[in-house]
Amino acid sequence: MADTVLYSREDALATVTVNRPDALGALDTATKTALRDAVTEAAEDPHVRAVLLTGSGRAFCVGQDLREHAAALRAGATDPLGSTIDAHYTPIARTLTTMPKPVVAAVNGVAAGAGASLAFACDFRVLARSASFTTAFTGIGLTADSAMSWTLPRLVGTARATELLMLAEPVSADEALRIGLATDVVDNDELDERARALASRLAHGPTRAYAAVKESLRVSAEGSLDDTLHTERRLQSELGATTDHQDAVEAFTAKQTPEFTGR
Ligand code: T3D
Repeated sequence: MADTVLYSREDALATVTVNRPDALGALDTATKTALRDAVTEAAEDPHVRAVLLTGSGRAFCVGQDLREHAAALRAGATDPLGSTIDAHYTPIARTLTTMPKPVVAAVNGVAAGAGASLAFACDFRVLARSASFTTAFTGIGLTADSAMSWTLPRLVGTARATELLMLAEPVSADEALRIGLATDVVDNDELDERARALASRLAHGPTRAYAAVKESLRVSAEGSLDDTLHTERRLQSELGATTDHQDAVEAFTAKQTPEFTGR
């Protein structure tokens, strides 16, 4: 894995850090490949029950490395955008949105283009007060990728998503909180502790119930009322047989705090 992405696991919490501070976390090919591999590892490792995604330096991630992209265009590369979307952006966005465990973005600074898409694909966004979002795509004559056309309207509604995508104005942390793009905004020096506390709480929660919440919300976003009711019924039946559910019910009746193991 390239050192422009750091991966670590502490107990049940995996941390993925985009680590190109000198390039504001811009995604060149090595970084995109490493990021894809890191989120896949976090998704597939059964010991991992929650994931924290963050950046280093003054940016979370400013999306595609435009210097690398400009060089590819100058060299006459055939469909460089389609190729990297297939190889990198789509797998990363799909893994973040569908992995059966919660993902918390600790947004430490500016998140632009596909960098903002990454944050929107997470289940929670804790923002440093100095952080901001910029959709950025139309500023360089592109449309959204990395599932932003799917995540953004679900977070803020279609009218606001249209405005954010077409006008591509920066959204401050406070404004992000106001319009539903942020879970919380905290002082810069508290970001790591506060985002980690949330992720750690989730890592010790009922993992299979969280996975079911993600799945049924995804089905409800894409499907009909009937699809949603069938999915809820199937997931609830499966959860009824889990150790976490059975132990939690026993704990409730005994007036004790449940301890979830993720099984
Ligand atoms: O292959 C494909 O292209 C398909 C995939 C597309 C996915 C995408 O993500 S497309 C969107 C790409 N991202 C952008 O368009 C964002 C471009 N950057 C900006 O709009 C601004 O830089 C920011 C709003 C992010 C930050 O503004 P500010 O004022 O804080 O910083 P700055 O002065 O603009 O930038 C600082 C440096 O970072 C500067 O370099 P320099 O002059 O110090 O040598 C700037 O060029 C560089 N930088 C910023 N963003 C990128 C970048 N370098 C490469 N790629 C970037 N995306």
